[in-house]
Amino acid sequence: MAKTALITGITGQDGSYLAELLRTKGYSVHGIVRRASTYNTERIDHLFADDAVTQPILHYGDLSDGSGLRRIIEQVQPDEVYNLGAQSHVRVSFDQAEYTADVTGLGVLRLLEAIRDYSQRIGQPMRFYQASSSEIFGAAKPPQSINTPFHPRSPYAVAKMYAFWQTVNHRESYGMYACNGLLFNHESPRRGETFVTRKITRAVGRIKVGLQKQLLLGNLDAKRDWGHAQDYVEAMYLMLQQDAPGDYVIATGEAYSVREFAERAFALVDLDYRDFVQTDPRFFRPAEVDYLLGDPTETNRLLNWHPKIGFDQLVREMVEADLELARQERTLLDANHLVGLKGIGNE
Ligand code: NAP
Ligand code: F7E
Repeated sequence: MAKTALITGITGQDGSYLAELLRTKGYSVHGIVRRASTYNTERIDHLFADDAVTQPILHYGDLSDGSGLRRIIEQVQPDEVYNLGAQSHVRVSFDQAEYTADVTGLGVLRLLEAIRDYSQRIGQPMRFYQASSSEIFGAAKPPQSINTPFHPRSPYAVAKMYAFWQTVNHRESYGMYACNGLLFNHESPRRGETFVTRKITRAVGRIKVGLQKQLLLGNLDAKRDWGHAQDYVEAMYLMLQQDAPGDYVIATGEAYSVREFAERAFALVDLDYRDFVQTDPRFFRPAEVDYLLGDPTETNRLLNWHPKIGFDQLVREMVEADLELARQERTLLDANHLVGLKGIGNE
């Protein structure tokens, strides 16, 4: 029998790749979409172009709405629930701390409780994946492994830490198959445009075709362990296919600075980042996470998971996609359909 999966955050970067992956594995895929005044399904629209049988089934819902989540769980009766929904921007979490705690932290409890009650009543177990984050290691010394003590440095990270322990607690208290994936940064051409990698590759494309003159960034010395989202959703799937639940660090084991990312991205279109990148205090954070470098040794062994896409290929793929996007924007501009970059301005 085909399995049924429910994905919160299906419209996000990871949700879109995970929906693709589960479809190839024969799952019936359901997703929770929050209502917006504009369409927010751009990343998954292509999944509706094919055979109606394999199309995801979408449900309006929100992690702040516990009764709605319960109703969806009862309707869908999933075998696996992947909780990827979140207010996921670290810088924005300083401006919207309470909202982030509600959605990114308490939202997980709402979902876990809905699953617990339904599973107990019906006698049907459900497996649960929580999108935890390397951000909860925060100020801890690199490399960070599953045994590294947490030291969160933002409202986002504190909310994810709460969610981490709620997930562990449901596993230990009620015997639920609930896993935390502590994923280090992972990127792709579908990455939100206000995260630093995509902000850089968007700017590279736009500068190359003459649509933008400079790129304003914050801390260029921060280091991150950047992988590819397509590899990372594979790890999420694997976590829910084991004999027993657990918590896993997902990382490449290599870290680069924001400056190094910019240097490589600009070099791919024969430009020198130093001619275009400037720092602006608006993009610094009240507290910074200086250095995230994951130690995935244990995960490699337990899940037999190994990332296939390296740093150079990731940067190249993102630059090529954004150069093509910028060319299309240029064409629109030349035809008098001016397109501007969106965003509030401090992300
Ligand atoms: P993303 O692109 O920002 O997607 C977040 C998703 O959550 C979107 O579908 C968004 O809907 C949805 N969402 C936001 N608020 C919601 C709410 N109140 N109720 C229900 N859904 C809501 O994030 P991502 O990069 O795919 O990351 C997926 C998950 O992994 C997130 O939980 C993130 O915190 C976590 N994570 C990400 C990384 C990374 O490097 N990418 C690393 C570690 C952990 P809209 O499309 O309507 O905005
Ligand atoms: O910042 C620095 C910034 O916003 C990376 C989320 O997916 O990964 C992500 O969180 C670094 C930070 O990602 C700008 O200060 C410099 O040191 O791309 P980011 P993040 O904060 O690491 C974790 C694992 C998650 O869980 C989150 O959901 O880059 N930086 N200048 C900048 N960052 C941004 N956004 N914009 C700048 O102009």
